[in-house]
Formats: sequence, structure tokens, C-alpha cells
Amino acid sequence: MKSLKPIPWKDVELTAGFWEERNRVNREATIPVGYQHCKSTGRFEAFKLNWKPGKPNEPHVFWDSDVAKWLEAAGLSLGTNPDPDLQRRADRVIDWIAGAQQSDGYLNTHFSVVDPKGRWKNLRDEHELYCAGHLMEAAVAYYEGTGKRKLLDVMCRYADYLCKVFGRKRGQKRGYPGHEETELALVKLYRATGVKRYLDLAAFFVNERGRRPHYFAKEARARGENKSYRWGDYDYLQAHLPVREQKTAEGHAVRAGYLYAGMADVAAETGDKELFKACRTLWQNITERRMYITGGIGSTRHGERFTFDYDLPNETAYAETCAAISLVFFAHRMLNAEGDAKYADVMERALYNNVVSGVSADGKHFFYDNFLASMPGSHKFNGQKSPERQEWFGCACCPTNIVRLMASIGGYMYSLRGSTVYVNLYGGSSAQVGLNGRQVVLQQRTGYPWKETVHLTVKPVEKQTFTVALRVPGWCRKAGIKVNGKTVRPPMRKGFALLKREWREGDKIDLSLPMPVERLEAHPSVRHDAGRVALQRGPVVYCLEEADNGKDLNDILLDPRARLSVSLDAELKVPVVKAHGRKRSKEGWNGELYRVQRSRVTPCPVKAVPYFLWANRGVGEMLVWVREG
Ligand code: FUB
Ligand code: ZN
Repeated sequence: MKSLKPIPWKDVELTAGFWEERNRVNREATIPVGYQHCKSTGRFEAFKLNWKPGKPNEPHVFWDSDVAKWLEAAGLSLGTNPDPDLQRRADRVIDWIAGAQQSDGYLNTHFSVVDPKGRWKNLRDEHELYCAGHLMEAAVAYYEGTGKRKLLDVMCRYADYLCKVFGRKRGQKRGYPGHEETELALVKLYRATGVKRYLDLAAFFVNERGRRPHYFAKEARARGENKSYRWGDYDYLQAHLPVREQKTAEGHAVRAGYLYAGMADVAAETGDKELFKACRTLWQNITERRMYITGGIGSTRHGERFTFDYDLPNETAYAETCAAISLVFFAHRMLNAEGDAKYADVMERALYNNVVSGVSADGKHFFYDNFLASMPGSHKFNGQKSPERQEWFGCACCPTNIVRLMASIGGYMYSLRGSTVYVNLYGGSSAQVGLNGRQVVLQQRTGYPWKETVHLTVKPVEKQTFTVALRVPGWCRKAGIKVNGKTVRPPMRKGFALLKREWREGDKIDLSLPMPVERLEAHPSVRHDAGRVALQRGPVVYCLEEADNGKDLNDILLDPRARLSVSLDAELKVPVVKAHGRKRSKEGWNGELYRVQRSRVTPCPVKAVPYFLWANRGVGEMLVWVREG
């Protein structure tokens, strides 16, 4: 079956509602904040290549990627919201980047000034190809957003150089990125330019990975290293086996997500069924055994990685913002490859929960790891001393990932295959779709994910027969659809309701997606969630916060029969969930640590708020999986 093509972000105007707001906050707050941080930390300056030993702001091995992701966001944003000031700043950054390119096409600040002899000596750890990939993505976004090709030309020169350095011919290196990213970026560059060797290089990187003799071992020997790799057999970087033989998602979660997205891209472009099968197997392992209810992946901060099936601790969850974003990338590619709404369900789960949790409501503060239970004082990592979003991080991968994702969110909403337009995500928007050479506008009006109804207006330039495929989310048990006021029962295919007819200007579709609050149970093998439930309404996972429920959230018991009511919260301006619960009391405990006598349990009100909004009202406890009883 032919794959779906996403409707580009540029052709989707966000008009109102959840994603319009997140995209606006991103534009007005996060992009400027990102610029300031890249400036004040010396990340921009690094491209001037004037750093000398002993000077501050030594260019770090992955600083280039932060600038690239900021620039990608700028390009995306300029494509939908022209802003001369932003364009001027971004153009200047591009001039600096272009000025840092070496005569052979190579471009990397760290290896140009800090470690010039180190070029390509340590692909395993040093992020050179990762940075190259992010710069390629920035170049494509900036070109597509502004029509300016200076950075695109720079990055094509760099990619041409990479095509000479890496490959199977004599004198070439049979290496591949230690931190994946370049694979998917090369496919983007190929799609933007039509230059086939970029796709070939992406396929080479994917197919070479994990082969024996092991490139990383050979490379380490050449560096004179004789101790074994600290992460063991290379599963940390998904190079323990050739990718087609990998059955479980292993290692560093961001790397894994980027690799799988790149594999899906290469499979889509080359028609490689075996590679796509490997993507499906890995997808299944993640979503059936290794993913948090929030769409987070990576269960431990030790190696920021996957651990083993059903190991999903809450208080020590890692669930890095970047990892959830990498899952969104993977899901989007699988959705378009298979036209199956189940992928969009996971994409939506990650977006509304783990991803948006990564940024504060004001767009200026960020989470790196996204716990599902939190006690103030218990998290000390990545500069995160308490469960509060931070202004920035020394390792700034997450804020810069958020900024580019939020700028491109419109690009995830619709897809096209032949004469079928797919609506993947709901949100106030207007999409321009070229159908059989004729223009069709599809407008959405909706208060989703808070409201249950979505109103679509179809506007073909002239009447035309085509199909509007509406995603019926997996969480929704009883969707209702009306066309021009009349109830219809269209056929379903892979989670999409197919509305085929001759559409005329102004035809209306009303979709209702009843979203009662539901108690979700985790698979019995998830030991951390035993005896607990999570509350979910529509795609949004809820949590308890100290601000509403006081301390000791683990002492709260939710009766399985308790009514869960939904009301609009005056302060948060979103629906919150309320119920009557019970709470264990500390009264009468006098210095004992253990005792026979049971604690008193008293009635208490329980209030749950959307998980992604947690920690916007000061520091306090938080809990997603609530005890039931
Ligand atoms: O290594 C580059 C980025 O920094 C990774 O993607 C993140 O997980 C963090 O380790
Ligand atoms: Zn990150």
C-alpha cells in the first residue's frame, strides 16, 4: 500500500485552541528565550571559531546541535509567521555557521577549535554526525520556511563531503553515528534536494550499524584504547546487533527513537520490507512493554535508557523530553507508512503528556526528565534540584527539541494519500490540501482535548469527490459523526472513519468524541503500578498535586466506584477531575517506624489536574498512579 504524505506544516494554519496556543507561546517566548541562551552561553559565538585554550565557553561536542535546533525552529516559525527581526537574527547565525565551514565541507565548532586532530576518531562518543544531522534539519526547515538556501547549500556541501568519507569503498570509513540523528536528517535532505546519494548514505548508516567486525571496537583500538566499552556490548547505542536483528528497544532512549525514525524513513524511501518489519517489531516492544502512560520512554537516568520489559518506575522515571519527542517522530513515520491510527494514538499520547510537560505554561522553563511521581528534594540531576522546570540546562537538548517541535506541530495534523485526506490530530486549524491538482481547504474548529466535539468545514474550490479520513482515537468508545447535520456510519479502516462523497464548498462534518474520565490499570507485570490506577480523559493523563491535595499523595485511596466528576477549574482554565477519596492519617504515630496497629483513614476530597500542567504552581508532590481501594 502506498504511504501517506504529511501535509507540510507550512500549509497548516493553527487558528485557535490548544496547539495554536502552544505554538504561539513557543513563538513569543520559547524562540526568544532559546536565542538568548544560545547567545549568552557562547553557542553562537563558537561558530566564529575564535575560541582559544584557557578561554571561557569552550565549544562542547554537541553545542552545534542546540544552535541547529533553534535555527530549525526559527525557519519553521518564519514559514508560518513572518518576523523580520527573527529573520535578521537567524540570517546572522547562518552567516556565522557558513563562516565555520572548512574548505573540504566539514563543519563542527568543537573539532575545528578544541580538538582538530580528533575529527572522525570517535564516532561512538563524540556526536560529530549528530551535530551534522541537526544542522541538515535546520537547513531544510530554513529553506522551506524562508526560501533562503544559504544554509542548505552549506549543508549539501557538508553532506557531499560525508558521502566521500563514509561508505564501503576503499579508503572510506565503515562507521556510523554513535548518537543517531544523521540518518533521518539525510533523508530530509534527500527529500528537499532530490540528491539520491544522501538517501544512500542514510541507508548505509542504518545498515552498517551493529555489523561485525564492530566499527566502534576497531575505532577504539585505533585510538589506543584497550579497556572495554563502559556500556558493555553497544546496546547503549543500539549497535549490539545489525538493526534488522534487533527485537527489543535498547539503550539510550533518544538515540533509539531517532534511529527507529531514520529506519522507518529509509524503509519508506527504499521500499525495504525487512527493515520496515524491524521497525514494527521495535514499535511493538516499546508501546506494549516499555512506554509510560504519558508516552515517555527511557526508564532510568543511568544511561538515560530503556531497561527491561514492564520496568516503568514512577518516581525515578527518566522519560526525557527529547525521548518522547523521538517517539513522536517514530510514530509519525509509522502512521504515514501504514495509514494506521494506532500510531497516531501513541503520537498523541506523547504529545499531550510527556512532551508538553517538558515546557512550562509560559514557555520559558523546561523539564529534562519527566517523572510520574515526585517528592520535592528527591531529584538531583541535570541541574534539576527540585521538581521545578529550569530556565535552561548545560546540556540543552530538551528545550531546543521542544522549540522546534512546537514550531512544526501543524505538520503532524494531516496527511494525504491519493484522494484521501487524513485528519490525524484534532485542533483549531485550516489546512490547504492539493487534491488531484485542485485546492481543498479543510477547517477545524474545536476545543479539543478539553471538549468532545470537532467541527470541520470542507471547502473544495469546486465540487469534488474525495475521502476525508477522520481518526477515531483508540481511547474513544463511541464516536459519532454527522455530515451536514445527518448522522452517518462510515466504513472504518485502521482506526480512520472514511467519509467518501462529492464534497461541496461549505459542507460540514461534526465529530463527537465522548471523553468520560477513565481509570486505567497497568499490565500486572508493571510492579510499580500494582493496586493503582491512572486517570485519563480523552488523550490527557491526569495527576494529583500537593497544591490541591496536600502532602502524602501516596496515602490517598480512590474507591473504584467513586464518581469522577469533571469541572472547569477557574485558576487553571482547564477541566479538572474531582472525586471523594480516603486518606491514611499520620495521627497517633509517635516515633515508631513500624507498628501493628493500623492508621486511621478519613474521607478526603481528591482533585486531579492534567499531568502536563504539573509544577506550574510551585514546588510540591505529584502522583500519576493513585492507589485504589
Ligand atoms: O547526547 C546528546 C543529548 O544529550 C541526548 O540526546 C540526550 O539524552 C542528552 O544525553
Ligand atoms: Zn533532551
